[in-house]
Amino acid sequence: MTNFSIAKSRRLRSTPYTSRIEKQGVTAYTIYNHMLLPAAFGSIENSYKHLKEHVQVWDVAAERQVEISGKDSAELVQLMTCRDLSKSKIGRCYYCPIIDENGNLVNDPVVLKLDENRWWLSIADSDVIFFAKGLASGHKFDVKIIEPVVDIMAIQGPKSFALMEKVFGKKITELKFFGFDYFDFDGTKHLIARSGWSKQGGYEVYVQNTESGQKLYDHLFEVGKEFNVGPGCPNLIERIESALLSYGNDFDNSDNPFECGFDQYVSLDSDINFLGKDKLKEVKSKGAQKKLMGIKIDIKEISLTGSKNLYDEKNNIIGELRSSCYSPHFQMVIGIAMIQKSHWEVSQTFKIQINDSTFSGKVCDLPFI
Ligand code: THG
Repeated sequence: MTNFSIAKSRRLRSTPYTSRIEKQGVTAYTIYNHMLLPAAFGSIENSYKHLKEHVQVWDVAAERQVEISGKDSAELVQLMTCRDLSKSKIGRCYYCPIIDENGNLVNDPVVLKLDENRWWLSIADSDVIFFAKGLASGHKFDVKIIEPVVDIMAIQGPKSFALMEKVFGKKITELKFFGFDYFDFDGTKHLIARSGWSKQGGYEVYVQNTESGQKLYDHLFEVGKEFNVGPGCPNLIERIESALLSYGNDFDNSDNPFECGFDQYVSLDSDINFLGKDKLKEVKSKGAQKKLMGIKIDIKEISLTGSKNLYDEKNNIIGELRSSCYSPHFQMVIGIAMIQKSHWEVSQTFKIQINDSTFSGKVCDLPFI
């Protein structure tokens, strides 16, 4: 597959870390929330191995914040998500599907409750800010909605705990998964959460003081040598093996939360008010007709740039493959596919066409085991 360089412009926003990752050897970018998001530092398989053994620092500034503050902010945030936030606590993160009036997905941010009347939606790749502003305007809510200057740096990998302890002290190791608190670096307080888009463990620093954040970025590499720290980015292989879903790839605005396995984040029985609630009740009573599942194909490589249909013996379409990679762990190609109800049974076989050849594969549950 031929690859092409990216034409940078104001519209494809750089981050405070861009010049640093370019010195460190970034080799591919993707665009996420109209911003550069590093996609590779050389071989993705080598980065995957490094991430699973050591520690990486990631420029994930493209995970932008939509800040909603003001008297009606809690009501607006709840209106946007099917997850019950009525008992949410300050200092906690919540993974929240954002739903439209049809019950379909708009985004899947991590929501941070900063204060009773101040929230951050740490968004995936869609323009949540305009959706939020439209709702606020239509409902005449007393809120302020902005994209604040926040540029996340993630520290991921099994040695992230030791590296972060060395920089911030013992207290940071006591942070619980999806909790956040404020930690001092060189006289500046940084909001740090125990979270991140890998299952290897780690932290995310929500950098608001750019200068201090850039110093911290450099410092992590200076003091992280003993942990074999390296630059990195969300890793295609690691995230598929871990079944971390990607909005726009694995699901989008044509899918509802039940079809994506988000059942545990859908609250239909409490008296909270959110968009699409009645639609989701209807979907739940009828039952979903398709859902995201894993697939395995016993081949050594695949390169997806769009979705690919999956067929049964009679050439009926039974689903579509949406993300895929060669998995060193399973030693075959794995992927995430939207599968029709008729073929939900685990070990169902399907056919797929790759480069003019037909291969067969099997459906499996998510997460992969
Ligand atoms: N961190 C932050 N913002 C983000 C992402 C992130 N915005 C974009 C994108 N990633 C949003 N999508 C996800 C998907 C999964 C998770 C986080 C963000 C995730 N899920 C955990 C899991 O599946 O194990 C746990 C979720 C839970 O149950 O609480 O971490 O990565 N800041």
